Amino acid sequence: PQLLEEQERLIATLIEAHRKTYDASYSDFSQFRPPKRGDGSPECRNATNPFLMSLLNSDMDELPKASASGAEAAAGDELSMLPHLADLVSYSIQKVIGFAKMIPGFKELCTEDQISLLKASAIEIIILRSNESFTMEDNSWTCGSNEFKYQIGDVMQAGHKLELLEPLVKFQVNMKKLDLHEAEHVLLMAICLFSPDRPGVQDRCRVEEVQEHLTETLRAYIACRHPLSCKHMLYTKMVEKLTELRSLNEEHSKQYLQISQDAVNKEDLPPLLLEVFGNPTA
Ligand code: DZW
Repeated sequence: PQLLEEQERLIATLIEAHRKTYDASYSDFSQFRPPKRGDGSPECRNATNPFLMSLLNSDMDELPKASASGAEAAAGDELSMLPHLADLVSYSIQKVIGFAKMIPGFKELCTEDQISLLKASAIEIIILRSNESFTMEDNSWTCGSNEFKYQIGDVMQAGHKLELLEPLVKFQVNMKKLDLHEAEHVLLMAICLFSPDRPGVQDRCRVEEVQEHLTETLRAYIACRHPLSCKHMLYTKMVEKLTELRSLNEEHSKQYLQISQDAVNKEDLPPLLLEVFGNPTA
């Protein structure tokens, strides 16, 4: 197969849409509520028994007042990265929406279907787009300075657990190894968005039509643009990634529900996040 002029235009449109909505200088990150990382102090490492800690470390033999020492600071440190992560994800959702609106066929769907597709795929597209900042050098998402270099421990300080984070990092590593062209990267995100089997989708046929057009374009692109030596099975491997994203999505939903229930400060979660991932108190 060879790339039709129309397929060339589609790819150019998607690349432009992505460039307009992904700022690789990450200069907006300083506007998020700042990251608060555990300082690695003894109080912090022993956050589970602050009273014992303070008795062992002082000559007093009385319990400190609950508010006086480690207790609150330690408890407050539990979700210390949540405000920063919540702002990053809320910001990213806005960018994903901007990207979606520039994909041919999206605006033609009814608003309800647009919402159903975005709600179901938002976290998957965020996982995919974040591969651009991920580096196998130290398995981190590096978004500029050290302040915005994120590792597994940072996401754990936002309340997430290894059941999500371990497969998430594996996914990032395997994605990096695919070494996708920008065209393939943006097509995969668009294909992910146009999944007809998401809950609530009315006009499944329209969504499927667009998705098939996107997958046909991806197959054609790989067939004629990807170097012979490494295109073997690339399309198949990319489709497998969509399956892995479903399971990451499912695990994220579970953990998000837990976090949103645990969050003491309800302001930690911006309104857009609550609308997209759900608001347990609503
Ligand atoms: C604490 C800060 C760590 C940030 C690490 C981000 C890595 C990443 O459940 C929620 C709504 C509270 C949080 C959902 C996120 C769960 C874990 C997760 C992290 C899932 C998917 C991706 C990530 C993404 C990194 C970036 C992006 C969000 C991109 O849009 C932009 C850039 O590549 C950084």
